[in-house]
Amino acid sequence: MSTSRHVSPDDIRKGFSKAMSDMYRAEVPLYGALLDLVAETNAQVLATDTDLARQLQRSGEIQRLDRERHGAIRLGTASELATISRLFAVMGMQPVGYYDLTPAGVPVHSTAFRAVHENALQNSPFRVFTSLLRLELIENLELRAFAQAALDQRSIFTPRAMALIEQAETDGGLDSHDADEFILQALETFRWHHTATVSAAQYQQLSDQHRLIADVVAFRGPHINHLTPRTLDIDRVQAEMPGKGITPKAVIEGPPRRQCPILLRQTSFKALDEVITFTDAQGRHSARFGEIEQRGVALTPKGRALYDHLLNAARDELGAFPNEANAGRYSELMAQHFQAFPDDYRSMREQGLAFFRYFVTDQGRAAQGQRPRNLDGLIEAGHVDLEPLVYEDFLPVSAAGIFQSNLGDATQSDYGVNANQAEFEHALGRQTIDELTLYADTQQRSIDTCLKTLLA
Ligand code: OOG
Ligand code: NI
Repeated sequence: MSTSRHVSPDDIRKGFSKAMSDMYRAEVPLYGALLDLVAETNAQVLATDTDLARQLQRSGEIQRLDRERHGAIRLGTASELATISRLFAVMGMQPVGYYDLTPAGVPVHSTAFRAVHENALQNSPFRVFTSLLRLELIENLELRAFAQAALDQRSIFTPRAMALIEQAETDGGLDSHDADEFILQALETFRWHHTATVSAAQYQQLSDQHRLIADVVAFRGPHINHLTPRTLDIDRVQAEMPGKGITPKAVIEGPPRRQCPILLRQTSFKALDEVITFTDAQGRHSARFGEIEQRGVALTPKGRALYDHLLNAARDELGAFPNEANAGRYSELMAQHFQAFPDDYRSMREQGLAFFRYFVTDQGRAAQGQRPRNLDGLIEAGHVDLEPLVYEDFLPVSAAGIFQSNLGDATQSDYGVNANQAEFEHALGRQTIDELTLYADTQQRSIDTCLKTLLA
């Protein structure tokens, strides 16, 4: 049973997120430069955009902004996925969403581990995009067997981390001493290894099949491959990156720039070219990169369908994958097509395109006597106001773009296989949570609170 001497999972996640960031900063100096640039830009935006500052104040996001990060790892086996799910659960993180990357030629499927309740997210929004290699997509059977054997031999969790996971499961939590140790032990799973577990020739074979396969199979663990801070103005950070010695990819993934940001916009910088040691020789590998993102309002199923439709229309008209050469044309087409997506929160709400959080206003609290009896009336009367509910998840097309830009000139072909959520969930040992239900629940809780406060 969970007792009061147990540290809250939210605090463990917060501590872990900080420890991970410190580790990555020490390992990848450009990440530190990026954090500084993002912090500087966010401070400038907040100083000039008072509406946005007020919005983030009211939603509470302002407090989480400077520690907000997501990372990504790639796992090799079902059992690694099942265990990482238990490890993340100790920190209050659950698998949300299912992403199939095979249409973009990346042989993985993925989920995002994150906190699910708005109060927990407020404490620490740390998320990890977690991919599982689909070994069945290696056509060469001998190579597949080799990869399987290499993965079966490794154990990516320290014995002490395993013991603490079990203890947390049995006791319902960890006390503060054990929580601190858990953070240190869990961190080991995500650490970079300069030594590969395979020979140079084996690495080459794996890499020839797909660079990502080598990245997963040739190492002792699933090194964290990026950590992404959240910026309030991605175009501004993108423009200033070269001045700090950071070269971003040509195209910002996701929706175009708007007055009222929707979903998620992301851009990354190229992976580091790192020296590694094979079992028989020296070599090089690139896996670790940097990324920034700007988050906007979460969309309802109807809003998401409109987003997907407009994105596909723009991409179809471009007639090629967005790249350096066609980046200007792509951004024109995106701007054109997205004119069909209303760019003010009122219209988005009226048309049922986005999720919101509702708040009782000072005026609402002060008002005496008769009140409107429903939400629309209360909003009309100024007793209730709304703020966009921030999108906490990822986008498969964007993720594919990020994967590809960091795998170099990886083939942009379709594997021609289907998404296999059932198989992913079988490996995970549980179902993934539908993110749309989470947004709807958060929205409803905020409505209930307003109605209870004002109409009770
Ligand atoms: C993950 C790429 C996806 C994002 O933010 O969409 C991602 C990876 O390269 O392992 O991180
Ligand atoms: Ni990312």
